[in-house]
Amino acid sequence: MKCRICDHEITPFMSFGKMPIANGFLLPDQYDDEYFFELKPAFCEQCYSFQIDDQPDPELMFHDQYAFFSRTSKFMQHHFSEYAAWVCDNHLSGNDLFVVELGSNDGIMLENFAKRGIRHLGVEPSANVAEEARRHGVDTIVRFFGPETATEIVGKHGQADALLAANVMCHIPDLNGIAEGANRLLKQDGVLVFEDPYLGAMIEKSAYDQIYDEHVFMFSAISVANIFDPHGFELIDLLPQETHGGSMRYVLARKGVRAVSPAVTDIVKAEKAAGLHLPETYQHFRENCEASKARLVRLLQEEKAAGRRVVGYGATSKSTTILNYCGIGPDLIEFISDTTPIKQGKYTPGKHIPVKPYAAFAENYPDTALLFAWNHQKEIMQKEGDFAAQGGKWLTHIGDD
Ligand code: DWN
Repeated sequence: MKCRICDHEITPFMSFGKMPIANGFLLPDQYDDEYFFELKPAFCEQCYSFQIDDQPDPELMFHDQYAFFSRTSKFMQHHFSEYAAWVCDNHLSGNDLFVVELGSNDGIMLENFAKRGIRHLGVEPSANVAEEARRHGVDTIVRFFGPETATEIVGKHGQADALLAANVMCHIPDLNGIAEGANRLLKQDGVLVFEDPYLGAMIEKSAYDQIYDEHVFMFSAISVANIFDPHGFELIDLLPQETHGGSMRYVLARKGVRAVSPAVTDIVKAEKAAGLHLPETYQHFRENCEASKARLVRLLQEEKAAGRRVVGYGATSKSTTILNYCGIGPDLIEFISDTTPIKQGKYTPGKHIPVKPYAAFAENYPDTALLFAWNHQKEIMQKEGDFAAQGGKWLTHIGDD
């Protein structure tokens, strides 16, 4: 395969096997038509981008039945209000500001700009979540962002002071097109700010469930700098984030226009110390994934042999990789509870475990809950004290017990 960024010849370093669409929750009459592809991550030794080989067509993943609504987490609502305040305080000044967000989902971030009276526009390809954003007062167009969309926006609204994204950039195969769009859209001193799950955190925790169809890239600071450099942008700041099990906020501006924070040098140095630029790191990661799979399957089989009920908590996109890679189905997990109405009453992609409303968990506590939404652990533990108090046990795929 060719690197999606620099065209260098690259080879996947492992395969997670056949995978369905991560958010493709479905009904039994759809099983026969279920789409599968092979999930194979690869690392480019030239531009240091971590990416997947085959990615399903965007229309198969992002459509008017898209199952992920950002608002389901109170913690994330708070996070986005802080993210917006941070952008305003650090990177926006002057009058008649205009901010664009790509992949704006249900408007969870842009509503904070709307409330401040700042001109804004969300660009979101999934019509159902875009509609939810509009209900929250967020101006949204249903589109994929790219050079043409950027030209259209500039024609209608003028150039933007900031182009923002959160948990979106790593979903986009054509990042050169995004950079070109950013060049057209942004004012000369405009900023591109985005955050995504961080490659360094994934490697450290062996959190391989971050790899699925939607996440075509997992970024490091080193790779982000290399991706945007040919388009005239440089990294001017980096801020590690707790969200999604460890994320990074990247701030880019046109070269030489804004001051560069010392955090950029510090974090790039730390990435080199962790070997994120070295192919052997990914061989080691592969071994850790295999060990993690063996451990989880063993633990679930032990629970079953002991006659203990196991239920999943949070039908995350990430859980699709775990369940299909490890071969875990309804024989080992009775059901998965989830607060998202569109997932409830359906079955998980590939392994067809029933997804039930949250009430099903609390009504009849299992012996063990496998926490697929481990990235929301803090929030979930705060509200689920009763489960542990009456003897319930939490399990995650991350760990070595
Ligand atoms: O990048 C992406 C991230 C940001 O969101 C997307 N590709 C899709 C999605 O990934 P995910 O599905 O792995 O995200 P979450 O946030 O880990 O999903 C949490 C799931 O758990 C949701 O379906 C809601 C559910 N949930 C729950 O049932 N009870 C969540 C919380 C906090 C809860 O208390």
